[in-house]
Amino acid sequence: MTERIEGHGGELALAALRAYGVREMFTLSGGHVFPLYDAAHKTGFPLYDVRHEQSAVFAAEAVAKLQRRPGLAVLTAGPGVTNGISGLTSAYFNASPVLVMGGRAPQFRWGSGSLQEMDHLPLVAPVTKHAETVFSADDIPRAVAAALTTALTPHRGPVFLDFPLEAIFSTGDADLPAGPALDPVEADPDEVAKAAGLIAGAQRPVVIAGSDVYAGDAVAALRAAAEALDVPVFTNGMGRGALPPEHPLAFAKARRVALKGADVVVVVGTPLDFRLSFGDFGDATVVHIVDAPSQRATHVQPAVAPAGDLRAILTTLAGYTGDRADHTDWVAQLRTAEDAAKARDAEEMAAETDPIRPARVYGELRKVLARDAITIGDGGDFVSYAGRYLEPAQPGTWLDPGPYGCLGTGMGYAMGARVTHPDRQICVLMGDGAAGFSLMDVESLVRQKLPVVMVVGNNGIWGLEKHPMRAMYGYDVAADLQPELRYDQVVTALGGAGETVAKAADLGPALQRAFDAGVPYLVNVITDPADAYPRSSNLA
Ligand SMILES: Cc1ncc(C[n+]2csc(CCOP(=O)(O)OP(=O)(O)O)c2C)c(N)n1
Ligand SMILES: [Mg+2]
Repeated sequence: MTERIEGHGGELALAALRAYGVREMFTLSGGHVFPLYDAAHKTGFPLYDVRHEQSAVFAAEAVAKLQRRPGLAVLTAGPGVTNGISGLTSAYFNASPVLVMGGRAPQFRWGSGSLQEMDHLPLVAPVTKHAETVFSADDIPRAVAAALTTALTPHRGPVFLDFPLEAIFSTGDADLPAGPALDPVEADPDEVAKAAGLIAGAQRPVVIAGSDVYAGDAVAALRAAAEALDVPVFTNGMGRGALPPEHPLAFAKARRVALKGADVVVVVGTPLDFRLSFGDFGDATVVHIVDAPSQRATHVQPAVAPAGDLRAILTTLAGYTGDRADHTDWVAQLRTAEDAAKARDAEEMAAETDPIRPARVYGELRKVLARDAITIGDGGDFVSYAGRYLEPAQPGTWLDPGPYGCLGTGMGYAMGARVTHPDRQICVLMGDGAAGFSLMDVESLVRQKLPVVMVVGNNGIWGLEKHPMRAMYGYDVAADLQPELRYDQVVTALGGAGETVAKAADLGPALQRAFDAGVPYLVNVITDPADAYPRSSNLA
């Protein structure tokens, strides 16, 4: 029998949110959303507050990405919502099931000029799967349930609801929603069979697996399919770590060799975008496996593009019983390239240079990071190096901003990661430029006892912009920051701790102190401003 719920708008919303597995809210205060706080306060529902709304939405996104359940940010009307738009857009690009709940000026006097009276919907509609104003308290549980069902349905993504003041403050009653009931979308079996035949028959196949494989809980199925068909696997985004680095089919560095030599490229759970040369793999046959028909590329024509539940598709591939070519030599060829690239990387990660080069930072970090540590990248070149030198050992341990490439995710993602994994190492890798977007939220982390480690690659420049601008124009502007600025003192002033490191030999002990500190701790590493990430030759 359906349970009836009653209360004010905030209480009705929270009951529905709980039914959908939401376990905390991230917010920055505003009167328009007080009833949601009241509901949380009265029922012991965890509430984390921040110093800039972008951090609330990024925190909600980190929860959504890591835990594969909805993340919630509550933002006050007007500027609260507009400050959250970059976060919403990132979630949209990343297919993260984030719900942003906004306050809204009262409806009964709409047009009279209430404080922060604006219609948010036209602003958020292009970057959400669903955006709706809920005009009565009674209607809130239904709206929450509908929005979260949409957010959780592949292809996943953010949703937005706002509540006019009188709707959220008044009382009402409704049926308690039952919680998520999603029907998996079944791919066309003929297309899956065609994909299986192409992969099995290929002489030199390659799989590239991305975030939707993790989001769709299809990591084990990916591994089974790769093993059954003996196909080397590369990963990006949340797909990283899907196969542990020591797995014989796990590759990271031999991508260039692989894509140059492949006769079939299978891209699973990630778009054919700029990260994958827009799906142009020369003469190779392309198989694109996506979690919803909407994700099929329109700018290129893969040979086949099965669309549906990724776990089901990959499980079918794993069970393929037809003829298959032998890939032993191909896998061995890639392993040789991979090992050679790894040996080069190992040298760079151990290099004793003055000033320190980013590679050494990661060499030292790898010695102190646990296998289940969460690493978060927020920056330019310094984060490109992180992607190259860090090898996530488990899925769901690497958070990058994704294809929207928004700087400023750092402290929000860190908060969401810490809330998700209270006992793990959380390590944010930040450029000094990126640090400026969110470092004030260290205050939120300190105050709410959410310790994380920050490692800043402090080159004194917006490196990823300065070097290209110089290369293009012979000069650069708007690309310098204060050299050797003491970002560690900023963190200390906010109640955390930290230190500056300028010598490679001091890195290891500093990182150890950071992870032992038990408070937000920033290791400010002075790095070589002349060092530019080698974009054209970053992969073997
Ligand atoms: C919100 C936002 N603003 C601007 C950019 C453009 N941008 C990309 S990388 C970058 C430089 C980052 O500098 P830093 O964080 O210091 O890292 P570095 O490249 O120096 O290692 C900039 C400005 C962006 N991606 N996002
Ligand atoms: Mg920099």
